[in-house]
Amino acid sequence: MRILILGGDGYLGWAQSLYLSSKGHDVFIFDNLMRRHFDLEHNFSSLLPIATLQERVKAWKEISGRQIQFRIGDTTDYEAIAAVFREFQPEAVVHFAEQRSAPYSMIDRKHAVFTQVNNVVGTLNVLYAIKEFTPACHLVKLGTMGEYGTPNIDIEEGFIEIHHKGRSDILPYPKQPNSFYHLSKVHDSHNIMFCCKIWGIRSTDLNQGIVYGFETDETVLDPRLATRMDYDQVYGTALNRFCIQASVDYPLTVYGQGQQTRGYINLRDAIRCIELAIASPAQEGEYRVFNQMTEQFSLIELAEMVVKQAQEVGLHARMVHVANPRVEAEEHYYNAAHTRLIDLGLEPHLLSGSVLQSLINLAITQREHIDPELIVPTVNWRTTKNEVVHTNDGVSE
Ligand code: NAD
Ligand code: USQ
Repeated sequence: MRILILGGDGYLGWAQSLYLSSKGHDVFIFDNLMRRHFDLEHNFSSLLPIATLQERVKAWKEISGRQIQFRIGDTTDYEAIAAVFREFQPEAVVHFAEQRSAPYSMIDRKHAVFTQVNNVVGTLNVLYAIKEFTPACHLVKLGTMGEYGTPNIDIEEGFIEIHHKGRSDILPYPKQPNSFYHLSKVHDSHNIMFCCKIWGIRSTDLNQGIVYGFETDETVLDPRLATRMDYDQVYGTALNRFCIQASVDYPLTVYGQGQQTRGYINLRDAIRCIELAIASPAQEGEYRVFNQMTEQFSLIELAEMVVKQAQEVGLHARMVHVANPRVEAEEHYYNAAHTRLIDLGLEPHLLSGSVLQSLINLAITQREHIDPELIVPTVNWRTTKNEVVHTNDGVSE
């Protein structure tokens, strides 16, 4: 199939592009490189060195004989994104191209506005481009489990049956997100559902949990094919950060009480889920939602698992409770349904001691490059003056 990958230079998008290309699909990447610009402006970097997009694509051609096309462009620029739909005529589009960090979106007003404009306008442009140039194209959109928040009832996959005053209906599951970033995904979901209804677009909204892991069958073929490895306070996510912290005996940073429970998924499963969604597309006019996670853990459970595995390889890992920089429930009920991808054939790689050890061992190979200052959380949900960004990083007023 002709598959357009928006955000194909990012952590997930690059691994996804390689995987789909390896399966014989015709892959086209569209990315504005904003993630790399953020690193350059703030002196952050992926712990595993990553090649430029041009070098990556060239290396993949050398190694696999397969061509991945790419174009540098921004989804908020309608002419740029429309041109790709018009020329490439994708049969499926996988949309990763958003500002995806909750802390980034909570730095200050500028970063909140940037996050929501980038994500909501970009997605709206994609919807219009599909309508205008490829109405049969299946939109596979990355949402987030964080759209639901932490309600005191089971989380369903997108919709819930409500009985009210003698009547009943199946309605979108209530959304209670915890950051301006997570809110941007809620706004996207509403726009996508509406466009499916009015224009007959077909779409799968993947409410994905926190992804962990850095290696796939393709990324390990050559160092130039590596994908991002983020551990900083803005883009690093919980389990990835814990493994990298353990590799340098840095105390694992559990925010607050640590009973915050979230859905998690291995990188290998994340890319397989998208292949499954593409292989069984939504029907014309259908807006469907899958919860893309395979397990749920509290932060303390994760930290304890990482500490145990790190100690087995001779490290002195331990956890600390850091004052929570976020405003979020620290003790809550959590039980999220996640059967629809299993029904399509997903065979999950569950979190095990050996998976954790391989993550820690990979981090050990890079540990002399870890900058402990980047680990410390300085973005605080309660203040409007955060420290991480004090330069002009291209976010316009
Ligand atoms: P990432 O930041 O590594 O990659 C996103 C890519 O999109 C980057 O290469 C960036 O340059 C590009 N991009 C951003 N805005 C763009 C725009 N306007 N036009 C063109 N390109 C743009 O993030 P990731 O971790 O790979 O996440 C990909 C998607 O998956 C995001 O939508 C994110 O919200 C979602 N997601 C990620 C996780 C996770 O744990 N990483 C979990 C759930 C959902
Ligand atoms: N946390 C810690 N210590 C850390 C980092 C985080 O205790 O060092 C806590 C946070 O307070 C939070 C939980 O871990 O309770 C998850 O935080 P995270 O940074 O791992 O994940 P989050 O901010 O939710 O965002 C990430 C991705 C985002 C994606 C989301 C999926 O950056 O793109 O949408 O995971 S989900 O969490 O299911 O919404």
